[in-house]
Amino acid sequence: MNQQTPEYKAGYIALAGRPNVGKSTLVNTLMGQKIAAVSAKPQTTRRRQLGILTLPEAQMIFVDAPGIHLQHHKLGEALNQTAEEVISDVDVVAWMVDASADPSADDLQARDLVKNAGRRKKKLLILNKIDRVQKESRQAIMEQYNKLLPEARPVMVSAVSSEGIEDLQKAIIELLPVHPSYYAEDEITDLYEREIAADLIRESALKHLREEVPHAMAVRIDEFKEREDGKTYVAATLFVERDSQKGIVIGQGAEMLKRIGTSARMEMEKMGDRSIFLELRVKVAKGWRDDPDFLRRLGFEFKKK
Ligand SMILES: Nc1nc2c(ncn2[C@@H]2O[C@H](COP(=O)(O)OP(=O)(O)OP(=O)(O)O)[C@@H](O)[C@H]2O)c(=O)[nH]1
Ligand SMILES: [Mg+2]
Repeated sequence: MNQQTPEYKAGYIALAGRPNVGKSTLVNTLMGQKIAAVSAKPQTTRRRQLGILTLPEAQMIFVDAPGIHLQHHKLGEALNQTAEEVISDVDVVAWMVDASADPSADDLQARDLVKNAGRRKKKLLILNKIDRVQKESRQAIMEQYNKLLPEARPVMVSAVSSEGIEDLQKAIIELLPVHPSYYAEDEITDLYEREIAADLIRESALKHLREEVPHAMAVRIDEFKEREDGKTYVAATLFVERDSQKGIVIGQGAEMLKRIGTSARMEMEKMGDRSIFLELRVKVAKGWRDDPDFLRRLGFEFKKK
């Protein structure tokens, strides 16, 4: 641990926003390394994940959560619930939006959660994807969003080009309470390797498959072990909802499954700096997105209402 001054700051920052605004990408950019799965399709993140960034003057603990949205499944309900719980436990709540898009119903739902987080919580408005917005339009867009949450301090960033990231860090540090660090310097996330592996397999499936199939998919890691040859052996099951989806995921001559496996394995090797042997299976679990018991077995803390 570094010597911490009495003014050292530390705290939790929740990123709340509708799916696909770039929350996980922003956490990766703030961290300076990939810790979270990202994809071009909404509802990539399915569980809470911490990104712990330790600087000489402050420790920022980013809480990446599933995107908040109007739900259609019990899974959606569990995702929203996770996002809500995240907000209640933090020091700073950020409403994150896509500056290149108009506010949608899902954006407003996220805004309401942030608004209702209580007056005592510090609030930020993060306008992401400004690389897609012309400079002349930025101020007006910022004002349009800020009107929807006037108590929040607005910051414009691009998680992809890193524009505005330093200003965002400064704004966050200002809002953090004086507090000793919560985590050791070398800790960067709270997820276990096997959970990250499951996310990377889903990320790969999201990249390779059409929209509706990966959303109907859950990944379970069955084995994760170091072998004597130095490779890490990972076996996972991809659950889908229908036989037809199983066929799509496997593909002709198992081509699709191979493609999903290869890119997931490469991401896993990059992140963990080790050699991986990855084996994937596909199974049908009918209607799992609406099955609370299945969701619980996958680790969703799903509450009965
Ligand atoms: N142009 C541009 N694209 C971005 C930026 N940040 C994120 N993206 C893209 O937006 C898409 C969604 O990013 P994610 O980080 O997965 O979004 P998320 O908010 O975590 O989404 P969920 O996990 O589904 O809630 C990806 O294709 C990213 O590459 C940005 O600053 N500029
Ligand atoms: Mg995400």
